[in-house]
Parts: sequence; structure tokens; C-alpha cells
Amino acid sequence: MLYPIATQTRQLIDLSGIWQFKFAEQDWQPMAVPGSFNDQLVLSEYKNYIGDFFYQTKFFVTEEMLKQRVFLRFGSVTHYAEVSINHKNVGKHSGGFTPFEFDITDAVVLGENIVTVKANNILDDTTLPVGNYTEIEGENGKIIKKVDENFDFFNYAGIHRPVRIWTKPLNYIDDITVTYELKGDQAKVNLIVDVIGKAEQIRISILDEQDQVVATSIGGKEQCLNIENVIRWQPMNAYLYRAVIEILESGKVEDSYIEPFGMRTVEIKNNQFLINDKPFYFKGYGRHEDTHINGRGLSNTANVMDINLMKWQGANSFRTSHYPYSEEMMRLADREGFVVIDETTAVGLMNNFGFTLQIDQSRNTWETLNTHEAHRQVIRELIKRDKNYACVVMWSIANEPSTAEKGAYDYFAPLFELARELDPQKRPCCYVNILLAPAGKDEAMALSDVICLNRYYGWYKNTADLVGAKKALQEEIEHWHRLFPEKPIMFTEYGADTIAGLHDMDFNTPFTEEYQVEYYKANHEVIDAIPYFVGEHVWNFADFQTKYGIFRVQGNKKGLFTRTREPKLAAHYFKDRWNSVPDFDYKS
Ligand code: BDP
Repeated sequence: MLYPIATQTRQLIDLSGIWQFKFAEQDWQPMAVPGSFNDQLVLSEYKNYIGDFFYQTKFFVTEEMLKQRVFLRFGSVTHYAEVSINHKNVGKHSGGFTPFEFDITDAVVLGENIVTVKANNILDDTTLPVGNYTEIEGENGKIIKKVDENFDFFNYAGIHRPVRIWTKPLNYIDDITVTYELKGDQAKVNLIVDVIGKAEQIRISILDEQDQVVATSIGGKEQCLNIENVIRWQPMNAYLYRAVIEILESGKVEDSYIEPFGMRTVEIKNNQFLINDKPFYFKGYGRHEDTHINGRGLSNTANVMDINLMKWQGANSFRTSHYPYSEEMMRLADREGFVVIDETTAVGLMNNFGFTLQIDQSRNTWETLNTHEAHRQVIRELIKRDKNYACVVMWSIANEPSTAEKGAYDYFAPLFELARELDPQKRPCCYVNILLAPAGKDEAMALSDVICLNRYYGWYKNTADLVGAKKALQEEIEHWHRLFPEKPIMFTEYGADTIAGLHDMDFNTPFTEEYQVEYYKANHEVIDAIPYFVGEHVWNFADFQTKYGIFRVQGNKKGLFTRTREPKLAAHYFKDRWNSVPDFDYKS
């Protein structure tokens, strides 16, 4: 799916700003878009509201625009949206973290138009993420809806990403798929252009970063171009070419679009993760889209600052835990050279998981969840959106599903197959394994190309016992290696809750800044000595908001940075460590 940009044939109007907002049967009030409604409304009953809510704004359509097709495009609405133009329904979308657009040409009029979005934030056992949905009768017989998140982040909702009016010519480029074969510094680039309507001829020019044309061709919907002296996209040293695609009608440009793309190879071989044929070491984070006031709403300012903080630390990668991130962040990562593990919204696929670390055997997850359809949809939409990014090196099909329960393999096998079939670049696929499904108990790891571990030895297990933690970690990693000697292993999460400003003489005191550092040092003692251990993603880049519970102190405090991005001691520790751990060949 193409990212919305203006070109010589397309207009783009950003509808970001102050919209009108209301819950059912209330008066309209101002609401910033993009942004979560929750924290803008201040009061607890609004912040925690579950159910339908409405957004509305006006926009203008000019005569010029009516000569083309007019589209309305949402970066995301969390979690479900029905959209109308001038009170006429134009479409709906479920899934809160992927873009969608509607052709509204027939619904708009010259002059002023009204767009209304009826949305809701209900999550249940058919949606992703998974929530436990209940309705109770409140005062005056009023039904109160409740979602108990089956995951550890606040259920922020609203119009989270930009809304844009986008005009396209009558015959237009609908999608572009870039693949390539790299041999040394030569590339054969294959471009597939999906066109709606007709295209007499398609002209493709590839420009380098100096805007010099390095290849050009005219032909049909699939074309192959050769590039010499290729500069590869490298982690933390990105190089992006731009493909200028034009539909020509009697020599005249009818539509044009510009797609940036980098070229690199990804391969798993001898339990190493190779990027451009060299063993790569992941240094970075699980993150969240979570900032003060914005909630989960896009903040380009926060994203740019985070990118700079990550660079300051010497990180080279992150995972989009636990949902597809904004297209703006993906483009930034691609531009800046951050390596991304791109995750779906599949989180909470675990029935009756609480903080007890016990599974209730009475409700088999795979017999009681109905998420398969939503899961297929998000895989399709994620790959369609992100397929051309060089920064994406692996798809994460799910976070911490209940893979120790019978039925996990059968649930996941068709989903891995779907992802592998849809991805034109055939990247590796993984899922992220939970501590409750360790080596020997997990049933699905055969499907995953990399053994991605979320491990909390020294926190949820072996609390304040780092000697025991090291031993348990070592044993488990070795067990995995015996089961799958060809697969690389990495941490996709490890961490300890840390209250900024809390200190102790005794470094072994959980929740202190000292303990967070000790915890990480102990884990590193183990993994640094294991050649097939290929990366460390800490949990989490920054503190983030969660639902309430006695295990959370105004949110999850495992960040290296606070929610407002002040560094904890561990942030400095990692800065030193990562600036001395190379991106490539760390263990050889
Ligand atoms: C894992 C989850 C993550 C949590 C983290 C934690 O993947 O979402 O926030 O643990 O407990 O279970 O901090």
C-alpha cells in the first residue's frame, strides 16, 4: 500500500488539527487529531471509556480536485471505524494499527463536506490485540462496557495517525512492489506496478541519493532494471534509491509516484543472522508508541527524539512491539538505518494469563480464541504496507502466544505459510516466545526462523538472585540450541522494573536503578559467551502506560528512559556497552 505523498499528478491535504469529538449522546467537544482521546479528556471515566465514540470535521473540495478521484485515507483508527461523508456511509475498517482508504469521489460535493467517523475501542476474543470484554449494569440500568486488556499496555484509542485527502488521476498507480537480486555491486531490480484503470506505458527511473538517474526503462506493469555500482542499505548507514514511476498516455504523464527503497540481503545461515552476508548483532529495544498526552497518537517530534536517543546509545535496531508502528516511524527507521523486526497486533493470545505466571488449563487458548481471521487480515495488511522497506528484516507473527498449549502449532502453521507466501522479499519470520513456554514445553518453534526469547530470569523468576538467574538462563539457551542447532537465538525482551530516582547501597535491591544495571550485566555475562546468541533487545526503551494493577506503578517501569525520556543509570550503562559492541561480527 502506497504511503500518501503529493506528486505532480496528486494532491494531498492533511486533515490533522482540532476535530469535534463525542461519546454517544453527548455534546461535541474539541479533540486533537492525531492523538488518543484518553489523556486529552483528563477525567478517569473518559480516559477509561469503552464503547462507541465519534469524530467529525469539515473539509473543502475544489473544482480541480473533482477532475480526479478523491480518496480519504486514515493512517489508523483504533480499533474499529465506520466512516461517512456528508452522512453517507463510505466504508469501515477493523484493526487499530494499519492504514485504510476509501474512494469518496461519488460522496463529495464541490465546496464544504463533512466527514464523520464512528469508532469503538472494544477488544474481545475475536480481535487483535485480545481483550476480555464484559458488560455490566450500572446505575439507572445503564450498560457499562469493560475491556480487561489481555496485554500489558494501556488500551489507548482514537484517530491515532494522520487523516488525509488524497487525489489521484482516473488511471492511477495503486501499488508498487520492489524486489531485487544483488550480486556484489550489481543489482537487478524488479518492479511490479499495480494500476487501476489503464496504462498505455509505464516509465520507471531510478535515482540515487544525488538525484542522478542510474537506470531507466519504459514498458508494462512489470519491469526489470539493472543498476551498477550499487550502494547497499546498511544498518545505521542507510542508502535509499528512489523509483519514479509514471503512467504515460500518448507521451503525457498521467500519474506519477515516487517510492524510496534500499537494497540489502537478509539470510539465516549456521545459526547466524546475516545482513549483506555478514553476521549482524541486534542491539536495541522493544518499544511502544506511547508518549505523555499523545497517548498512542503519532508524535513526529517524539519519534525524531527517540531515534536520536537510540543513536546516542549505539543501538541499531528495534521491534515494533506489539503492533505495526506508524508509517512515519517506518520511513524514519528506513532513512536512518535502524533494523526493524516488524510485529503484527497479535498479542494476548493466552487465556487466563495474569501475573501469576501460571496457565489455567481449563480454558485451552487455541480452542477458545477466534482470532484467526483478524490474524490473517493483519498479516496481509502489514506486509502490503511494509514490504518495500529495507529496514524490515523479519516479520514477527505474534508476541508471547501460548505455545506450550496443545493446538499452538496448528494455529500458527497456516499463518507462517501466509506470511511467507505474501512477502515478495521472503524475509525470515518469527514469533516471540514467552517464559511459560520454555525449551522442551514450547510446541511451535519449528515454524520460527529465529528463536526470539522474552526472558525475565532475575526479575519475574529468580528475583534478586542473579546467580540463580544466570544458571537458569544458560541452561535454557543451551536446551534450545540442542533442539534447533541451526537457528540463531536472541532476546526480544529482558528487563526489570526500575523506578527512576530509587537508589540503594545494596545493588541487589529490585526496583532500584542499581539493580537494573546489575540485572543486565548478569544477563550479558551469559549471552556474551554464546556464539549463536545474535542479539539483545531490552524491555523497554522507555517507561509506558499500562492498565492498573498491583504490579504496575503508574505504568510499566522497565524503560531505560522514563516516559519523558530522562535516562536511568542503565541508559548510560547501555550507551557504553553498545558503543563498543560492533554491528557486525561481534562474536566471531
Ligand atoms: C512481556 C510482554 C510485555 C510486557 C513485559 C513485562 O511481552 O508486553 O510489558 O513482559 O512484563 O510479557 O514487562
